[in-house]
Amino acid sequence: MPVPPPEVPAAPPGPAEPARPEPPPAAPERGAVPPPAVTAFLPSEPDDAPLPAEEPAARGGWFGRLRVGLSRSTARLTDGISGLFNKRKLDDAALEELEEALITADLGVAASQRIVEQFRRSRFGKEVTDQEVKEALAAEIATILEPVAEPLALDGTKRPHVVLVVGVNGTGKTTTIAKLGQQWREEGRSVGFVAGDTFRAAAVEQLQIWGERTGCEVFAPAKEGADAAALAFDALKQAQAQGTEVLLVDTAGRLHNKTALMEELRKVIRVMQRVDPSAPHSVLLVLDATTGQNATQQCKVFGEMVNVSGLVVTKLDGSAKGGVVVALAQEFGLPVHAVGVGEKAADLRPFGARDFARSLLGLG
Ligand SMILES: Nc1nc2c(ncn2[C@@H]2O[C@H](COP(=O)(O)OP(=O)(O)OP(=O)(O)O)[C@@H](O)[C@H]2O)c(=O)[nH]1
Ligand SMILES: [Mg+2]
Repeated sequence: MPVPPPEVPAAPPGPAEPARPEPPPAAPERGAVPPPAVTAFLPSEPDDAPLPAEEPAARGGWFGRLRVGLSRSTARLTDGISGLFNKRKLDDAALEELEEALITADLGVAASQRIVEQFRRSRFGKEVTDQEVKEALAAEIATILEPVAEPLALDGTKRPHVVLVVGVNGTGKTTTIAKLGQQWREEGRSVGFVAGDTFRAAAVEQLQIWGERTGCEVFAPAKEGADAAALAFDALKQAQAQGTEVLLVDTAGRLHNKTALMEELRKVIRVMQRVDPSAPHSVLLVLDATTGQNATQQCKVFGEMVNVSGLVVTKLDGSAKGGVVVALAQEFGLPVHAVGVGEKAADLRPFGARDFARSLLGLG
C-alpha cells in the first residue's frame, strides 16, 4: 500500500469561501445521525455515547488505528461482559446475560444467538473468566466476518470498471469515492468521478475539489438538477473512449421518497447499460456505523432497490455501534470491502475479519 499524502482530509473544505453558491456541507459532529430525507422511511436513533479522548491516529499502524477507532464500540461490548464471568459457570442464566450484552452492542439478534449457541455447545457448564469469554467471542465473531472480508476487486478486462456508489445521505458516499479514487490513483490507475448527485451544487463542488486533489477526472453536470442518468451516460462513453480504468459514480442519497430514489438509481443503471451492458460492475452501498441497527435496515431497503454487490461501513471511529458490522455480515452476507475509521484518505482500509473482531473486543 503506497503511503498517502499526509494532509489530505477526506472531508470537503469547510464552508469558508463566501463566493460559493452553497458551501460544501460541514463535517457533522462525530456520532451525528444524518438528517432525515430518504431516512424518513428508515427509523434512526442517535448515537450519543461520550467520545473517547483523542489519540494520534497513526499510533500502532492500521491495527492500532482500528482499535482506537473502535474504542467506543469496544467499551459498549466489554462493559456488558465485564464482571459477568469471573470463574462463573456458563449456565443458562449466564448465556442469557451474554446474549443480552451482544444485542446491546448492536451485533443483531441472529449473530448474538449464533454466538451464544456456539458457547452453549462448547463451554456449557464450565467455569469461565471474562478474559476467556472475550477471546472466545473474538474467535466466534471472526468466524462470522471471515466470509465477508473481501476487498473490492477491479475487473481489469473492463475499461472502465464502473462502481456505482449508493446510500442514504450523509453516510459518506462522496468521501468514500474520494478515498477509493485516491488509493487507485496511488496504484497508478486512471480514475474518473461522476458527480451524479446533481441536485445539490455543493455535492458536485465537493467532488470537483476531490478530483483536483486526487488527480481524478470529474464528470460534472452542466447545470444544477441536470439528469444524472444522462450525465452517467456521457461520462461512461467518454471514459470508454479514453480508456479510463475506473469510473466511480456518485449518487443522490436524498430524494423526496423511496420510489423516486429507486427510479433514479435504476435509470442511471439502465442508461449506463446502453453504453456497456455489463455496467455497473460493482454497486457499493455505503453505510454509516453510527446509525447502528438502522444500517441493517438501509441494507435491506437498498438491496431491494438495486443489486448491491458490496458494502463500505464508515465512521467506525465515531461510533459506539461498530458491532453492527457483525449483524450486517450475519444477516446479508454481502462482502464488506472496506471500513472507514476517519476522514483522511488513509482511513479507508480493506476489512480484515480477525483484526476487526479482536479490536472490537479490545484484544491485541
Ligand atoms: N469520522 C469519520 N467521518 C467520516 C467518515 N466517512 C465520511 N465521514 C464524514 O461524513 C460526512 C459526510 O460524508 P459525505 O461523503 O459527504 O457523505 P455523502 O453520503 O456523500 O452525503 P450526501 O452527499 O449528503 O448524500 C463528511 O463530513 C465526511 O468527512 C469516516 O469514516 N469517519
Ligand atoms: Mg455526497
